[in-house]
Amino acid sequence: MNVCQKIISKHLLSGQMLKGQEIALKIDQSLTQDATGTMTYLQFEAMNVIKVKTELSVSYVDHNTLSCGFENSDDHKFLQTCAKKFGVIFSPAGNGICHQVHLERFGAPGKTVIGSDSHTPTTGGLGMLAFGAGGLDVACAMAGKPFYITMPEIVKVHLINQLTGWASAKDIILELLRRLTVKGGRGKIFEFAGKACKTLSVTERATITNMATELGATTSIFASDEITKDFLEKQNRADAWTEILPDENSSYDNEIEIDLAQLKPLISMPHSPDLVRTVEEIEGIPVDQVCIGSCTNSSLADLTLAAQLAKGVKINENVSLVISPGSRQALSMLAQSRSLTDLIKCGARLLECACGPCIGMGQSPKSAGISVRTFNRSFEGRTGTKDAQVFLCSPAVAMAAAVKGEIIDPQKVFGAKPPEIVLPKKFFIDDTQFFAPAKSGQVVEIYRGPNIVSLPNFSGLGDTLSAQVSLKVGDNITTDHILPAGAKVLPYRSNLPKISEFTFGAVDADFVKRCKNIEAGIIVGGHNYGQGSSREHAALGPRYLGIRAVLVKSFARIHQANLINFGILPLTFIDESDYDKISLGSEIIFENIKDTIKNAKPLFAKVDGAAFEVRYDLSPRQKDLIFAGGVLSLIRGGK
Ligand code: MIC
Ligand code: SF4
Repeated sequence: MNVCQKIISKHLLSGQMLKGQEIALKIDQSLTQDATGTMTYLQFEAMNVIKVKTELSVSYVDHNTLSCGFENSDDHKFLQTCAKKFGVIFSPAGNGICHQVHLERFGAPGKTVIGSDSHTPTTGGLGMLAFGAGGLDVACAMAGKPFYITMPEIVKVHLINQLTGWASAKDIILELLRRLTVKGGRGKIFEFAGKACKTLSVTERATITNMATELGATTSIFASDEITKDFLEKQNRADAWTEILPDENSSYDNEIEIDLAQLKPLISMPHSPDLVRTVEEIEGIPVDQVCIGSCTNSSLADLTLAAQLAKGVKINENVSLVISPGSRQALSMLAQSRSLTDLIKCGARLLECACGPCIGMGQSPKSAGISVRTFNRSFEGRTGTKDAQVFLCSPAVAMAAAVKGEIIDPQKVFGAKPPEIVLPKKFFIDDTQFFAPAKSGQVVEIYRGPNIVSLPNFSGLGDTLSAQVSLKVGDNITTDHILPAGAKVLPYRSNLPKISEFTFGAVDADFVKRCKNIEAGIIVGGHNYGQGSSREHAALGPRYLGIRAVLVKSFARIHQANLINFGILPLTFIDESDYDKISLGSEIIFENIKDTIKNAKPLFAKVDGAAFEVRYDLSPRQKDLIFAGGVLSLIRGGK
């Protein structure tokens, strides 16, 4: 067996490890972050389970850490009291980004983890089988229920030779994105293998598994080997280690090879992570802002490299350089080694250990500004500045841009040879800022400020669905298009009536108004609809406004699951040319829809005099959800 099969087989509760079959997995750990966590715990609460049934669950606060009003602070207190009550460890604001902290302090090889954030596969760098999911799926896992996925295709990414010069782990994942695009990983798990893995540290591996999310992959993973062991020993967690290597004769559904020796520093262009060029190709573009951090590149090693490059230089007068360390551990050690002084002296601005600019929580660039970031996403408008342009790259390329004020190959700024990064033998371990749950949760009262609004009941599917086309969009619509993030919107993550007002705001300013005048709506789209974040709000917002179905050429996995969870019917075109038969404002009629889906009969869409068949891929469990109007209606109905 390969590494994935070994872990899946140990956690398989039902189904078979055959590509395309629905399988149910036992989940050992869960993580939530604040921006999706409030919904997760509201749903967990509705399940009436006294205490989480996972081996370990952690609730992180890392996204909405700017409190410009009471809203985010209300949410944080709500989360802290929920954690205390339900048996969850609480990691408050300031401890760091959930994925980086989970890697350091909680992840363990061979275990399964599900998180209400799409970058949960970061701990795949430790040999964990890690999935991003909607909050509801995470709540179900916390309640002891299995996690359902369609058994993916397992692709071996065979890494050969070694990185040379200024090429880095970030360039490995950028190369994969260049080759496969943002939809190339749908329905796939990438298992990284080959001798070259021995040349990559756990945090380098985690950079790769983190950003493999941008391929649309179900997850990605490295084996657990001596390097994993060394990482865990430094974290004082040697007992969490177990070796998990692929068997010699293990087979894969597919294989890709990357020769690390051929890689050069790469950079992805606005506004999609797969628009990858070599840095050399686009040298000379002037830069306004450089951000180093995010769950992709904020480890101690990444920040130490940035600090080494900062020694004795000053950043360009036209650039604002900001650093957001991934964890309190990384920040403390940077301070101990005096690397922090080097960064501050060169002109860097220090932000707290959190997602920060990555999610538009501050640091929005100037109008039409150019921002070079070590992050994983560059979707239009995500920074909070609609016409800003984001380029994604490694910390070395980012530092070169900060010093020169333009995109430039690091060797032209810092010489042919990158500095050698030597990390301390012992890491700084201090778990006092993780708060343990109460012994008896029943006595803990959950705090609810006025920003915590409970979810409404949604009605189920009727016999016939007649829905107006409320929006027609193209390929690769992201969840940032559907329900944006940013400092103005994020504070309403636990207030659906309020946040729904922002739905598709940047795509079509009339969308919300249009929805308010119709009974039922349908959205029509192209390929990879819903890529990006796991935010359930991208399903809840449209559902609240009356959207009952989404008809597209293909979906991104997490978003499709979220739609079903909230009773929105996901449909796909069988013949993609039918997309052209539909216009904004048309009425699409699905007759006898309930009976048709129940009895697995062909479903036809009637629109403007045409009729064509559409596909619905729903398991019996998912059909029940759609008929009931989503999982909350099922729970509240006592089923
Ligand atoms: C993101 O990177 O888009 C986020 C913000 O971390 C999201 C979760 C969210 O929308 O809260 C994600 O990746 O799932
Ligand atoms: Fe946070 Fe950005 Fe990572 Fe999402 S991608 S978890 S916003 S740092």
